[in-house]
Amino acid sequence: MAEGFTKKTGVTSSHWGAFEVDVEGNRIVATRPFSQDPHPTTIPDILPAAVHHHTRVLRPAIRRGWLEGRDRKGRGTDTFVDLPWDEALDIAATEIERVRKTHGNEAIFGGSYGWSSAGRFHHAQSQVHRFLNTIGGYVASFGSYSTGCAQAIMPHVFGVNFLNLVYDHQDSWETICEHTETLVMFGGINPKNAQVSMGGITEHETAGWFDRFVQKGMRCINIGPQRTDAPTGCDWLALRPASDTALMLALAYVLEDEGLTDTKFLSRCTVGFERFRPYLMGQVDGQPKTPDWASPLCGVDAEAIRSLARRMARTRTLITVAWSLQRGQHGEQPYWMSAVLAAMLGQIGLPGGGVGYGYGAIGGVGKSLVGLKGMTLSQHQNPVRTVIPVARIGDMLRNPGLPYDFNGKRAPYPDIRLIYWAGGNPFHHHQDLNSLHEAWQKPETIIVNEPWWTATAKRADIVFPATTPYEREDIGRTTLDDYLFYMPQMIPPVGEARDDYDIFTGLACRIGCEDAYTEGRRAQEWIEHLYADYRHSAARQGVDIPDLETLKKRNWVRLPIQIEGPNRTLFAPFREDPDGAPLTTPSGKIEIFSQTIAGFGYDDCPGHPVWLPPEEWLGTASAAFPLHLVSPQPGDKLHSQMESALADVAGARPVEIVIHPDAASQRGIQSGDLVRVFNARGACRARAVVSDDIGPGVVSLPTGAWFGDPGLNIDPHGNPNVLTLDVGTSRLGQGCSAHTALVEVTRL
Ligand SMILES: Nc1nc2c(c(=O)[nH]1)N[C@H]1C(S)=C(S)[C@@H](COP(=O)(O)OP(=O)(O)OC[C@H]3O[C@@H](n4cnc5c(=O)[nH]c(N)nc54)[C@H](O)[C@@H]3O)O[C@H]1N2
Ligand SMILES: Nc1nc2c(c(=O)[nH]1)N[C@H]1C(S)=C(S)[C@@H](COP(=O)(O)OP(=O)(O)OC[C@H]3O[C@@H](n4cnc5c(=O)[nH]c(N)nc54)[C@H](O)[C@@H]3O)O[C@H]1N2
Ligand SMILES: [Mo]
Repeated sequence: MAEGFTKKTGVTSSHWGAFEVDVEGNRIVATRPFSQDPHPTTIPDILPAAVHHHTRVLRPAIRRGWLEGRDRKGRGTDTFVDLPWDEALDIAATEIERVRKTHGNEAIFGGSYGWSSAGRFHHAQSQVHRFLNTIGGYVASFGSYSTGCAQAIMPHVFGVNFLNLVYDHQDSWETICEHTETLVMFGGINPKNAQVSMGGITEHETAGWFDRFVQKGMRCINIGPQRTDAPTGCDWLALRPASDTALMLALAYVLEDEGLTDTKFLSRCTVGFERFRPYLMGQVDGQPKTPDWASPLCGVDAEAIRSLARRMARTRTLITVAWSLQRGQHGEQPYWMSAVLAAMLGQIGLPGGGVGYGYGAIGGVGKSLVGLKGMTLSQHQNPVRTVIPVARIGDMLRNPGLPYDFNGKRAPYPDIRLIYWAGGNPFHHHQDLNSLHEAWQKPETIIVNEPWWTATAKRADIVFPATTPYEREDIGRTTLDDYLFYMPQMIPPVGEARDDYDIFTGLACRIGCEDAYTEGRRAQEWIEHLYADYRHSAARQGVDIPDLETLKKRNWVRLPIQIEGPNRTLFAPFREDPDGAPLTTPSGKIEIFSQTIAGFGYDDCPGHPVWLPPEEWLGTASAAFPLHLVSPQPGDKLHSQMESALADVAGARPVEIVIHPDAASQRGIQSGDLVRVFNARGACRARAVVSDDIGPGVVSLPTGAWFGDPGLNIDPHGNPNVLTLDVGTSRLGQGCSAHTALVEVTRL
């Protein structure tokens, strides 16, 4: 055995769960499931290959054209020059200062959306935001790609912050298991997505709950384009994508038509039904929203709609809505309409009844734990007030100075000269990537911290190599999980990679604000400091956690914060006493009609829910682009993380696209064939999987492929965002419309 050869094993935490890591010398050689996880995922299997993959960024790199002549056009095609750290940091710091002094901090975009990695201190977004705030601020982004639209619309309806509703208030799995008789799942509940949860998910339990539901005889109905969106044992009503609002309206119509509406609940707990009812019954537009009206729109049989409505009224019914439904144009409508339908059923506030959002979207939803105050690095205050809705980055870059609407406000887009991104991959996650690529050529400078040469890193001017969590120590903890981890450093940094913290310290020192950024602490001292704070605040909440030295020795502890038995029923106190415990909507009640929204005067989001088809869906399918593309999250990884190593696995790439047997045979496509998926915005390659688990006319291509180099007329890996539509959900929510796209598929 070579001298200095070491072999060690430790447990670490990640967005996709905890796992054991085996190290030999400087290399991660294997991972194994964590002992306490009943349903571990296979995502970590790729880690040894990914961490040491040849696509790691090894040294600071500056794009040649930018270095030599501040050229902007070569982003994505140019070569890079490796530089020593000191030199690269000098150049970046000088450039940041130049932009600040010439154009002000309003010219710096630092939204830096993405999940980056788990670990409380080395969280890339916290670090980049803290750094930019230290130097005078940056243009930030609001909301998320996950739930941006819901975060805008739902406070108008229920008066609560949408994420608080989802994470802290809606019925827990225990409550559902005990009380729900009918689970109506728009967009399904997919344990594949529950593999991940931001900040960590130690015991994967979503699949286990469904085993119990099925055993108990709960009727679980998945309504959406794919059977596979819910576990086996669930029924499937195949629905055309984007037509949920039409179906919900028809269900509401049946309730009203057959005297099944809970009028007492409506008058006690809601406002505005009298404004909505004439629309529902057809007095406004001459079109009653009957099952016969909805059936051709949504593809669900009219009789099936009637019998579902009756069953929902007769049994304790929980309507669940996947986040995907609001990741499409007019995504506000199915969200609002689901609340109206639940209100008409009158079960909101009863255990296991009413409505809930995003069960299964991430593993933490539905867990009920005592909320412990988090362990967070302060990001300082941002002196710049300009904020854009997160998914409007393309519009912002294309249209500086142009006013846009957002949730009742109107403001001009800022004029961005410098972008700093750390911990996200916009050339994976944003829509219409060819168009983003064009817009991306406008800023003067783009700086990216990344462990891997992603499509975004390749399109930057300055790339700093960042460590992965296995190359630094940290604390793993999130309020949606009941474990606490010491995440040991497993291996030395790969190449010359540095922690984001050290990269920003290097920049702050050159800009003359090192003390404000570091407060005199090294990373290890920050971890000790934040942990001590966290431990005190936990003690104040009555939860004992070990001191840091003990945690280091033990590696992990399970915290005694579980709440046993059925608990947590959304809006129970409000239902009990609507006047004594009002909601924080203007009326204090659930708003079926919102005067506030009506006052905005938006035709793409009027004062009550309406059927508004998107620009692209099967209702507007043409001969050229006849198929609706949905692009869900990938089952084998988190977003595009570690994709380069996965793509090396023989036969696994390009990404698989699911296509219905009828559509496949019309095109002479068989499972395993390489296909071209395209529309007017772009094209990508994919590998066909022919299956009747998908609706006719629908194709499903998951996200996660790395986007190819510019200039290719076809993305070789299968990134669906070369095809998706880059428009806001509406002027109200301005969320992303990723699930809105028509395409054609042909054999390659
Ligand atoms: N078509 C379509 N598009 C979508 C969606 C969809 O449903 N359909 N979903 C959207 C949603 S909900 C989301 S959340 C986004 C996903 O958004 P993405 O930005 O694609 O995914 P992330 O996982 O956030 O990317 C994290 C990046 O940070 C890097 N990283 C990891 N650790 C570190 C670190 O310590 N430091 C630094 N500097 N970098 C690090 C990783 O290598 C990776 O490149 O995609 C969105 N796009
Ligand atoms: N393994 C894994 N899990 C993940 C992630 C990951 O990258 N990998 N990402 C995480 C993130 S960031 C997020 S935000 C969540 C997202 O969680 P979700 O939004 O729930 O996930 P999606 O996978 O986008 O969509 C779920 C399903 O919705 C269906 N669907 C699409 N459009 C429609 C529609 O118009 N109507 C109906 N009824 N159904 C529709 C599609 O068939 C799709 O499979 O997932 C998280 N979970
Ligand atoms: Mo997300």
